[in-house]
Amino acid sequence: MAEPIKAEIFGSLPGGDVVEAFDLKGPAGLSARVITLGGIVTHLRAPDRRGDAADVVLGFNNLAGYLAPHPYFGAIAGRVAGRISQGRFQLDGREYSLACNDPPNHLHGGDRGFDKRLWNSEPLDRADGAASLRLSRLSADGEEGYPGNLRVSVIYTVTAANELVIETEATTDRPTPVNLTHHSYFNLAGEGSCSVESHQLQVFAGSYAPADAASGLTGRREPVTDNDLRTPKRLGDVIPNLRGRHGDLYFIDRAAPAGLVDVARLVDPASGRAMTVRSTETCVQFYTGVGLDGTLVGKSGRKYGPFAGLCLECEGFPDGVNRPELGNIVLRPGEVSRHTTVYAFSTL
Ligand code: FUC
Repeated sequence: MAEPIKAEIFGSLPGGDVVEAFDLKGPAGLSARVITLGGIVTHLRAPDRRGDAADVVLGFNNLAGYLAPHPYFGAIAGRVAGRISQGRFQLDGREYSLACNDPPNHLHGGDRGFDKRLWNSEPLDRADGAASLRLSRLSADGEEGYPGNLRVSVIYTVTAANELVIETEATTDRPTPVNLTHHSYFNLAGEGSCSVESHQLQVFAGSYAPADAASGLTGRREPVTDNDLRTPKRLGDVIPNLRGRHGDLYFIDRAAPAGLVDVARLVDPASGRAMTVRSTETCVQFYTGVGLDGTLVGKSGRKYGPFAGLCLECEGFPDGVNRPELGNIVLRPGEVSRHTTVYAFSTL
């Protein structure tokens, strides 16, 4: 039987609440550190082809870093991850308006989304001995303008196959849009070491959701063009051709409506680290990290500039409450929303 994972104190919030940290270690070399603020993965260490581990996610060493403004490093984004156009939606005849915290749109749940909340923690005792942590919280009716008391949980597990598995679950007492994602910035060469332009990325998607200059979703679904990543491409060659060098929201190719499918594969040829992303979700937001401007200093004391890390955010169609034809994200009482996303590490 594996040792149960233990809480350490990561820091205290200004109001006095304690933020805990948990280390999830796998027997094959992958290890994750998760904190109860925002469900943030602060560290994720993965071996390279020689067996040397590096921390492959951007982040900070201390709580102060996470309490200051930062672009959702490692967090769980919600209640609705991604952008709701103009911060407005109608549901069952009622009009709702949300914070337009990424003008003119609502982004990642608003001014104080799930990434800035303290979650309850419960280490899980799994039959296979894998290190596993359940985080949960009640997002009260009216929080950030959303209707309904939403009970939400996220289970992080590090497996013997060097996978970080993220399982989400949500229930509500009133109809509400729900769209959760995990927002790590990956750099398979090790955080702070170089730009991800040297990485190769493959995304298993033949169509995407065009966005306007402010990244608002236009409500269309179109075949991929310059952003076609169905065959692996070096990011340094691709990024200049992307809208605002930002990356797009892709509709994941899937033969059946449900089940885990391959979403993306990221490779760092130099270290030999590879990451395969699988998910039950319908979409993935590839974000290049273009907005990193060198003002944030990360764990190793180095500045995070443009493309210091990239995100592969598996999620539903963020504006699905306004455009159900592209993917409905409304959860109703009596239903359970369940999703799984897997970040699987290997070497070549
Ligand atoms: C991703 C991007 C957004 C934003 C945020 C910090 O979700 O899609 O544009 O920059 O991260």
